[in-house]
Amino acid sequence: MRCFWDEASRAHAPQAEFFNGALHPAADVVERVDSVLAAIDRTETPPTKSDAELLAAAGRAHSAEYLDLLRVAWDEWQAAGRSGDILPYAFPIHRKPRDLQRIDARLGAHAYDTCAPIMGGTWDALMAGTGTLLAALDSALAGEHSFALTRPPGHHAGPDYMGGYSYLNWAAIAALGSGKRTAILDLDYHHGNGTQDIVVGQESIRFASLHADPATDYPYFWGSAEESGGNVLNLPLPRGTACDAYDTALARACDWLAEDRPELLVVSFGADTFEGDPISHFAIRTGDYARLGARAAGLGVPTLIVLEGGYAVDALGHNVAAFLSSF
Ligand code: SP5
Ligand code: ZN
Repeated sequence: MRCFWDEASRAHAPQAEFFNGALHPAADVVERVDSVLAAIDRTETPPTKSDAELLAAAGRAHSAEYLDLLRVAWDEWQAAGRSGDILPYAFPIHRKPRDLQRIDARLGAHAYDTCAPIMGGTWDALMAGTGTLLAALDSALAGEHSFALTRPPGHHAGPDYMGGYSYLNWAAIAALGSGKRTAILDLDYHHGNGTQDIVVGQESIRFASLHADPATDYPYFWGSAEESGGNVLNLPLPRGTACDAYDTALARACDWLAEDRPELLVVSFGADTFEGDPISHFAIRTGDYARLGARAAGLGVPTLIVLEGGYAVDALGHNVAAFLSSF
């Protein structure tokens, strides 16, 4: 297992997110990275890549207009006289956005919630994350299992939208850039709505997600069992789900992914399924992650693991290390 990480990803350091009628301290804190680094094998710094190369990779999953907004948002925010982290507050819902002159309108047109703040360091961190991802992808394409310590997370980011602490969709960028038949297995507590929206209908990609039932949990508007078919399999699970029931669903997901004889497995690994997670409601224990990792590793193909959620900071590293230990 090779592990990749770029210190430049620390530049994204959100202060707060808005939900339940109030600003809350951000859950995706930079300290999550330190917890993981302390628990895993030594990491490699990805080789430097040109901006053009990084943008081209991100552009496989995201629209040029959306990427441009991410790149310029901070400058435009400051030009508008604002201070503090960027958050959108008005959303077009079913209206078709047009003639968007104000930064607030452009933000709202490319976001679905108020949980993805942007700050001065966000764009550089996202480009560093893309480089980290591409290095790990290269390693997996050469036949070696690899882990990309990606932060911020990615699986809620869609073709042209951010949300849920996510801006660039690591799993989708890897799958679309791999040139291989790819299975994406999303094991974060929350449904991988962005990944689904990007890869749905893609001939060479299957997407399976285990997650909390959207009837009770974020992101609410995606991820029901009925929203399966074609290259998408959604397996929602009730709050309180522990390892046995989770592993049963995971076996089903792996069998379905195996049917397509994938040449590459991309795991969107979120440790917010952990029993002690502060914003989630499953009951997976640290030791369980090795068993779940072994189930996924049973697919028997080179695997790229990217980090999604997991907010119990002290336990995060142990949970990630336990999962990785099975590969
Ligand atoms: C990548 C990832 O895990 N994103 C998750 C984003 C979830 N944000 C939702 C915020 C609302 C959660 N409500 C928590 C109630 C805590 N008591
Ligand atoms: Zn999550």
